[in-house]
Amino acid sequence: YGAFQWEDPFLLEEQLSEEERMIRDMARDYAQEKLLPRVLTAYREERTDREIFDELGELGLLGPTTPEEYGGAGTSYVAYGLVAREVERVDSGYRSMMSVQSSLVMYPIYAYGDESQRRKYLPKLASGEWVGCFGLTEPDAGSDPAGMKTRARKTDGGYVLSGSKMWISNSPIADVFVVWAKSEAHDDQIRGFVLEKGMKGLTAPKIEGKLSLRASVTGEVVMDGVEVGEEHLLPNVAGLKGPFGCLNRARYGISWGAMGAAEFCWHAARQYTLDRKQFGRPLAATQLVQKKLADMQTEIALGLQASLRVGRLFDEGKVAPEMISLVKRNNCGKALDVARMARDMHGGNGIADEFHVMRHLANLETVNTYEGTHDVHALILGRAQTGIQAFF
Ligand code: TGC
Ligand code: FAD
Repeated sequence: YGAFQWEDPFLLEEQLSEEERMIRDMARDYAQEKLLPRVLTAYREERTDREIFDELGELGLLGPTTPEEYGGAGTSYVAYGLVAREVERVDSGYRSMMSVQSSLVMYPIYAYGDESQRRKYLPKLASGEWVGCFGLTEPDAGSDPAGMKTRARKTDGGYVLSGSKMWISNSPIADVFVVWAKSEAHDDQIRGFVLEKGMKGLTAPKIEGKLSLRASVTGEVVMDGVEVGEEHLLPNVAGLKGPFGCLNRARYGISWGAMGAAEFCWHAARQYTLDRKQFGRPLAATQLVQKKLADMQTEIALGLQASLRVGRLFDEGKVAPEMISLVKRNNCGKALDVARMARDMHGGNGIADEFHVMRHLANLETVNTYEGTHDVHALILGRAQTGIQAFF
């Protein structure tokens, strides 16, 4: 028999290439040395540190799968997932900043943009000089983005965009806005546009009072007749498959990230219950606590293994969107369960921010909701196996 490693039950480590381990180690060192020390203040004060984008950019962690000629690092999807796991081990909001920039802004410009759009935007987004955001959700269109009201009207030299987007990560500090609108000139099909900070009629007010994801700024995107030239249309995609192509990548990254947050909570609960004595013995000596630790270990080991498999299929060009729904849904839901258990196992200390578990729990409520809610992904999987769509 081989030896059992409690923290890596299925020897995930052995399944990674040397290059993947190197990128993972770099991301882990950065997250532990630079992100962890600032997260408590950032969360308390609901403050987003803009310079995090520059730091991530310097390490090649923004848009890491983007080819090197556009400023990316050309890494595998498995490596991208490993980075998300390390960043979210510290805070889901930091992972959110990274994944929006990478999967929701750089990816569509790369995949759907023309050469001049790629050259104009990607290097500056990769370095962190520019911050990007992605506007799909609207006040009246969340799970059902096809119901969006934002419109692009054709003019002589381009388009005029009108409408508003809601719950948009990074928008108050964004320089580049990838927004999706129904275009009258294209039979009302959904098309992507790249807007820039400072355009007349474009504003991005911050949403105040979030009790979750407080280290990542969220806002609206208000377009009050924003006039743009033809060169701001993403030419190479039409329809919902445009935004969904981006979401596939971000959802996949989230499946790894949520497991990173869960691992933090599991390890913290294990150490806390080993150290804390009640009734004359460590809490970890009780059957109830050991059962909870076993549940955490099991769900995390299975979740990571599933994400790794989906990542390998991504890299082989064999991934299907439903596979991504399965791991996004499972891993977010299971991470929430783990964080709740960990919070409970810390007793009263569990509500104090310095123990971190309550922050992870609050963050994971958002992670379970954005990029397709837990139940919406169930409906996607239900449709795939019955052939019956049950959204309405
Ligand atoms: P449906 O009829 O299913 O599809 C319409 C068209 O889209 C295509 N498609 C996909 N293409 C690629 N990948 C996917 N995953 C795709 N899913 C669908 C489909 O083939 C079809 O193409 P065509 O050519 O035939 O027109 O569309 P529906 O309107 O019935 O959709 C239903 C539903 C519920 C599946 C979908 O709308 C959905 O997933 N809703 C959830 C919305 C969502 O995820 N929003 C995320 C907003 S962004 C965000 O949250 C960022 S947070 C990031 C952070 O801070 O980290
Ligand atoms: P709704 O769609 O109104 O759903 C409410 C509830 O109803 C949910 O429980 C849902 O599961 C359920 N429900 C919906 N439809 C059905 C159905 N057919 N059957 C059964 N139950 C159903 N969006 C972006 O575009 N860009 C971003 O950068 C971004 N960042 C975000 C950051 C944060 C902090 C948050 C909270 C959200 C962000 N979002 C972003 C928006 C996010 O994607 C949406 O909140 C999410 O898609 C859900 O939409 P909704 O909030 O309108 O909820």
